[in-house]
Amino acid sequence: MFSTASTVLKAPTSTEIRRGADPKVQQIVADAIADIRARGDEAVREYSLKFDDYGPDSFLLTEQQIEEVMARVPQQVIEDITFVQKQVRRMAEAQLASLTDFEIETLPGVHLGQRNVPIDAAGAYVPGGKYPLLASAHMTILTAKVAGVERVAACTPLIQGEVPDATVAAMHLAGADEIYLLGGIQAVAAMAVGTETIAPVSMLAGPGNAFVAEAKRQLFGEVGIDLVAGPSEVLIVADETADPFIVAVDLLSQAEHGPDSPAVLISTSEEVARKTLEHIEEILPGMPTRDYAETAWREWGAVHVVDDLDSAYSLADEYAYEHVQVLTAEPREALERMKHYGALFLGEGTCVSYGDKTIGTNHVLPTRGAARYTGGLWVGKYLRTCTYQEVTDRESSAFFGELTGRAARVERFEGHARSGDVRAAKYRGETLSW
Ligand code: HSO
Ligand code: ZN
Repeated sequence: MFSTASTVLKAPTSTEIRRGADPKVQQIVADAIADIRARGDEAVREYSLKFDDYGPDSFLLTEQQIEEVMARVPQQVIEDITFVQKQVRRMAEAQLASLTDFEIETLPGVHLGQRNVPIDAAGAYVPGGKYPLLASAHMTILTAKVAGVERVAACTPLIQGEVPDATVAAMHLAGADEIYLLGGIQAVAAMAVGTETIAPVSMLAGPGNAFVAEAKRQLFGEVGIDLVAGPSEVLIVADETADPFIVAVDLLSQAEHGPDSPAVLISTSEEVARKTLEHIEEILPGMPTRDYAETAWREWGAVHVVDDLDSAYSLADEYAYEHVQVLTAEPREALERMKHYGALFLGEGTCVSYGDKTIGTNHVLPTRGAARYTGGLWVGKYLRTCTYQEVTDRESSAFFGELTGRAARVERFEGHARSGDVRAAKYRGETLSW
């Protein structure tokens, strides 16, 4: 399967090939989207009642309800959310500053330009389920707001019948314009196609379970999407300087996401690899999230020993994982030597959990090999790079008129050619006869 040679100390037990969506999931999602498209709020309410036992007149939280939630959330949680959102904002603002609008003059009076224009309305999905992923509020809502998106609608489900207070607080502090207590396919579909009470958005972002991911995939085209995110993945590149206990803890940290979240170690040191395997066995029994972490590790975990760091980086590039941690003597060299990853975590001082929760880089990242063709969610995904042109010099316009006439006729576009002909004739003072 891999072209880079390695000794495999632990192979995944699962041989399932994970590409695309489960056909059953596809059908359920397609039916639900069609139903919500046809029946709007009534269908949304039925799905919400069926899956979340929640069917209010309106899913939108009022200002007063939001105030009540804010009052219930402990002060320390509010302060932490505020601090983290500041970090996410700084990163997104720096990304925004890196995008420059420009205009060039290619010939006298021929102006070509580009502008980055925010989309008008975005929908953010903040998952509930086993884990209330409130950090996703920072990543989706706040990033959209920094991009200049005027209207951000955001959905999150009730958790066991309860309003997820901290999540709602994070959504509110991130700047959500509308917060709906709505989850699953019904949330994503309602935001994308619109209902009587939820205006449609132009783009959807945020993680979610297999149904949410498939709904986004099916709605793509009608609306934009950030990514189709699959189970969270972690890969660690470690040399002989790595601390095997930290390697073990960090591998299991992402394995706890779900039973299908893979964790991979590639080490140049057999000793580090073997000790990591031992630590994993020591840690697993006491992990409160053992149900997921252990299944994920047994079924999807892998440990490779390679001859040198060149092989480690090539094998890591073949995996093209969402998160890559580099625990080596010179971690920064990975910036030059690695190509395929969603986010890099350089050295022992940081870890994937920092990226997931607090440090400021976006945690919505490519999975399942998508890192070969895309990076993660960032401010630029909420902007449209639009071009424009103007020709203010008659001679230049006449020149392009003649050129366009010839170019279009090679392709047999007579109508296109004439748009060029009329300008060439007009600006050269000639009369055009057809
Ligand atoms: N690892 C997930 C994000 C996350 N994990 C947030 C926990 N909280 C996907 O990057
Ligand atoms: Zn995570």
